[in-house]
Parts: sequence; structure tokens; C-alpha cells
Amino acid sequence: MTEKKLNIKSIEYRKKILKYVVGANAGHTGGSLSCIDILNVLYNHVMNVGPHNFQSPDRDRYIQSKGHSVEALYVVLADKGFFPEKDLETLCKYSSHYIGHPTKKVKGIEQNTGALGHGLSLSAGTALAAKMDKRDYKVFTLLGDGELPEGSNWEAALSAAHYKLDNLCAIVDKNSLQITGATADVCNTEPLDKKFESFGWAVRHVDGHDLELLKRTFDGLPFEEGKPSVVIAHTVKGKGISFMENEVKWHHGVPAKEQYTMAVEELDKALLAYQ
Ligand SMILES: Cc1ncc(C[n+]2csc(CCOP(=O)(O)OP(=O)(O)O)c2C)c(N)n1
Repeated sequence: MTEKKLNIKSIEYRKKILKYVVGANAGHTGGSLSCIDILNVLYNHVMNVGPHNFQSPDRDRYIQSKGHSVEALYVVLADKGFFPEKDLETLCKYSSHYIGHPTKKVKGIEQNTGALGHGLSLSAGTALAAKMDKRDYKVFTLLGDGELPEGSNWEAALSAAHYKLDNLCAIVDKNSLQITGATADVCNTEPLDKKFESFGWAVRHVDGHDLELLKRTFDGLPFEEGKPSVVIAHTVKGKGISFMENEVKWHHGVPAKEQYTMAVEELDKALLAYQ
């Protein structure tokens, strides 16, 4: 896909995230906007997965460990044709499968997540299964920097290196904020690169909104043979909407009518640059 098309997709995905969060009157706006460029590149450039091969044991796997940002995943899966986008009008409505965290009841979703701190373990297990079955698929998982202290993340980091899972790529959406404040204040995880390195991972830092750099970085996988890879993606929570950027209140804030109009205007203006 051309650079222009990919850039347009990111803006359109942002518009859709806002549309469906507003429709549901619920959602994790800030964290969905911070990771959407990563999902765009994964699904439209990197991974071999779509509705056509979702039943195939050889498909690449994506497991979204920071499950609360499911709105980002929903709009990308709808765009890939896993389900009609219209389904998202039922987001968070009574009896809808489109709830506020990923579940396998939705086509295209590999694992139930959202209780933070488990996606890396699930992904390491899936990558180990590929090795044992002698299959070539890759496993990608998206972690939040605020998520990293939770669950079994560091146990999974140790075992992924132990089993030499170079078919595993973790991406940390490092927007430096979490639910109640700065990640550094709530539970500091720095220095993140040195921690992963010392656990036996190959590490790259990227600007998580630079689509071309993300493409090049993922094209270089595995970063080192015999080691799991981690991409520390430096991102901005609320990216793309000026009044949401770097504001912790937008972690699960829903824009009011006027704010929504302003946000869409900003995104439409950004789209003009590509016409
Ligand atoms: C086990 C568990 N503990 C707490 C929560 C509540 N929670 C939801 S989002 C969040 C913050 C996560 O921060 P981060 O991963 O940095 O998310 P991002 O800023 O990327 O949205 C927390 C603590 C949860 N979902 N699961």
C-alpha cells in the first residue's frame, strides 16, 4: 500500500474510533488514538492475516494485550472485512458482542484480553506452538507501558527469551500515561530498553506515529536471530486531536457533541493534506 493511502487510512481510522466511541457513549479514546498507526501498519503492511485465512493455522497472529483500546482494533478489523462496519453501531449496547474489550466472539479476534498483563504470555505460548509445529507464522502483541507492571508480563519475557522465540514481536505503545496519571508516577518501568535487553530481547525504539519507520522496522524482523523482538513505540495518547493529546482525562473520556465536531474538523483538515 502506498504511503499516501496508509496515511489516509490512519486519519480515517481516527475518525471512526471517535464516531463509535461517541455512539456507544463509552470507550478508551486516548489509548486507541495512540496505537492506531501501529495497527494500521501491522494489518495493512506486515501481517499475513485477513478473513480469507483466519482459519488457517499458518496465519500471523495479533493479540492485543492492552485490550481496553479495542475500538482501534474494531475499526481496523471492519476495514479488513472481518465484519460489516455497521456492526460497530451496536458497540457496548445490550446483547452486542462488540463490548469494551476484545472477545473471540468477534471475528478476527484471537484472544480475550483486557484484564491487563496476560497478552504477552498468550503470545509467547502461541509463538512456542509455532516452533513446535514447525510453522512459519509470526506473533505480534501490543502492550501498554502502563500495563507492563501487571500480570505475568515479566515471567513471559523471561520464557520468550529462554525458548528463543524470534517469531514473537512485542510492541510497547509507550504513550507514558496510564489510567490515573503518568506511568512514571504510577509504577515506573524505565529503563524499558535495558530491562528487555537484560531479559534477552532485541530492542528497537521508534516513533510510533511514523508509518514509514514502522514499516521498515517490522520489515527487519527478527531483529536478532534466536531472540524475541520488542518495538518500543514512542506515541502520544490522544494523538491527532489537539485537545486530547497528552491529557490523561481522555484515557476513557467520551467527547461531548461540540468536542466531537471540533475533532472531526481537525481530522478532515489533516485529510486535505493528502488530496
Ligand atoms: C489486571 C488489570 N488491572 C487494572 C486494569 C484497569 N486498567 C485499564 S487501562 C489501565 C491503564 C493501562 O495503561 P496503559 O497500558 O499504558 O494504557 P494506554 O495508556 O496505552 O491506554 C488500567 C490500570 C485492567 N484492565 N486490568
